[in-house]
Amino acid sequence: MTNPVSTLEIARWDTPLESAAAAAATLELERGSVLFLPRLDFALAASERRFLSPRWLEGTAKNVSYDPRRAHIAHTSATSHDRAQLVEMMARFSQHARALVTNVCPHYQDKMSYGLASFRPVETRGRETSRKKDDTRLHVDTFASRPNQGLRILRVFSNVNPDGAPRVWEIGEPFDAMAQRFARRVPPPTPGSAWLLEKLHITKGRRSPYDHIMLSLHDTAKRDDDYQRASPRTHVEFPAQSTWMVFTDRVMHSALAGQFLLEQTFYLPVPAMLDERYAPLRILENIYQRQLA
Ligand SMILES: O=C(O)CCC(=O)C(=O)O
Ligand SMILES: [Fe+2]
Repeated sequence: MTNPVSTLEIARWDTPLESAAAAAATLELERGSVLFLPRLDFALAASERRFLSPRWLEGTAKNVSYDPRRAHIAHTSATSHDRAQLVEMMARFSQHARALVTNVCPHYQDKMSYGLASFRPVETRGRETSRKKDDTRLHVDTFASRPNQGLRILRVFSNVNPDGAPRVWEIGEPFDAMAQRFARRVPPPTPGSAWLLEKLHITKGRRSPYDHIMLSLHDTAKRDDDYQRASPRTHVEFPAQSTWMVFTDRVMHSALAGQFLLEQTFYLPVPAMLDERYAPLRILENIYQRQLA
């Protein structure tokens, strides 16, 4: 398998790339590489180090989430001054992530939009969940309650582990191979179900055929023990104080180990890509020979 990771030696969040380098990096991302930025550190202030603990989670939550559009934080136990400081830290990460994507992918600038950010203070290894929710199993990202009609999911991750522990991932086979393998196992949606899910507010908006297929690919791959054991993959370690970017709706990935991660999600319309042929929407439309969103 070709190397799924492509490395870029930038050390600042806010420096634009030369336009040829930016186009090359953007195309690498679109073709399914993880763009690894080993020298790009999201530095925490001394006063922010105390947030590196699961105790700031609320109840059984696994992540603190932050919505940069509303400056709203959720799933945290932090109150008053702590809460304001945690918001500040996450808002700064969101802004840095946006500056980074704008500099590496200037072509996307006016077309991409913010999704949620998350802070993940729980050790990933050995965390108990159902197979469907288990991100230590290879999958592509798709959000069951947020249908997106083919919008690309581009995510920026920073490992902020203070003890030098890497974030350990596996990168799976190319999207096309995975989709060909599982396409026959995608059941047709139950008639009326997309309407009903929206009506009952289980989904935010209407689930398109694209969303249905992506969810089914996600669940089918995760439930398939043979696939999880034996499919091709590359082991990747993202060191502490490094950053990486990846279209997680295209790149099969799993997170095996690591603690203390910041993540920001962006959405990008398919026509804003340099080459739409690499969009899961277009690949699936080719396989199914019909329009899916
Ligand atoms: O927590 C991680 O390292 C990544 C988990 C994952 O699969 C994701 O965020 O999409
Ligand atoms: Fe994922």
